[in-house]
Amino acid sequence: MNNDPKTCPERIGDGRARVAPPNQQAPLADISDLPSPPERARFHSGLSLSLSDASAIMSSRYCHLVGILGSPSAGKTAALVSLYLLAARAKLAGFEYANSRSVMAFERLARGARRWNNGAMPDEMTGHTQLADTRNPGLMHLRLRRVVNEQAIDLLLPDLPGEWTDSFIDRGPSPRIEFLRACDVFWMFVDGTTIETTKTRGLVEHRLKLLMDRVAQIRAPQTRVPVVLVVTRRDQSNATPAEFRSNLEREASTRSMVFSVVEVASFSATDHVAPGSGIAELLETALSQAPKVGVPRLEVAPRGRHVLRYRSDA
Ligand SMILES: Nc1nc2c(ncn2[C@@H]2O[C@H](COP(=O)(O)OP(=O)(O)OP(=O)(O)O)[C@@H](O)[C@H]2O)c(=O)[nH]1
Ligand SMILES: [Mg+2]
Repeated sequence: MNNDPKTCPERIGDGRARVAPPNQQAPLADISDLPSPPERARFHSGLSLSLSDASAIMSSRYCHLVGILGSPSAGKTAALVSLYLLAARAKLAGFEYANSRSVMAFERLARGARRWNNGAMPDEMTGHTQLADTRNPGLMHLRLRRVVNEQAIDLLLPDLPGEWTDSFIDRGPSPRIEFLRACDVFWMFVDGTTIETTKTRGLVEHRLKLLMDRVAQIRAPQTRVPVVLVVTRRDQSNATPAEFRSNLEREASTRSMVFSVVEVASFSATDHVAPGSGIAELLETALSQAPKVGVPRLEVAPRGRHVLRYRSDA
């Protein structure tokens, strides 16, 4: 206390930072050896998942990764919203909602579906899908529980813009759709109103055959690829024409595909078709077709590169 303040070794009042003489500085090797602070598990943001997030979930439990394809406005996003809303309101026959790691993303998509004008359905229930990162897909996660046996089912559902399907058909596989190789079932969406007349049906059929070729191209030869043709807007269209259905069935069998057709009305403004009709059937069909073994597992290596490994844990 009685010492001269100028002699205090901690004194910094002269405006100069106190720097230890070189011989007293901690060696750099010691500093780099300091242990890093413990990583704690974080709550998920609830937004759509990246491939790395999906891969982490898939490494701990069996997940059904669904390849969702279809041109712009085919009704892909609407079907995902409908599935989520049915599950969330306990109206998905045979299934119960258990959890979702992308609940905020689902809620954001479903916002449009809740905005009705005096009981009238809005023209656009879901907007055109635009991705924050145009090179990486956003995936939705949904965990359901089967009512009969309480079995938990994890679904990973990519919400892709229709342009991805168009460019897959026209230009072939690209790195951004690499993850489709790991899908255990494909849903190919078609707008039901476009297959009502022969005028537009021919083109739709032609594009679907090309899409089947592309899917067959990215899958290992000799594997039976499950494909569900999802015909949307059942509330605004008639039943799928038998000839269209049988033509595609034939095409699918020549490509070793397990093929089925499900008609859905994700939304409905009419009384004769209930909103969400066909969605539970779509889920049942997809789950019954999905193989339990032999599907490549999605793994994301450091630096975001994707590695496909064959799944043996199911
Ligand atoms: N009435 C009725 N309208 C539907 C149905 N499915 C989709 N729609 C309407 O069609 C619009 C476009 O559907 P989306 O699901 O957004 O189409 P998408 O395939 O996701 O299109 P992109 O994101 O552009 O690739 C929706 O906003 C709905 O208004 C349906 O089953 N019934
Ligand atoms: Mg969409």
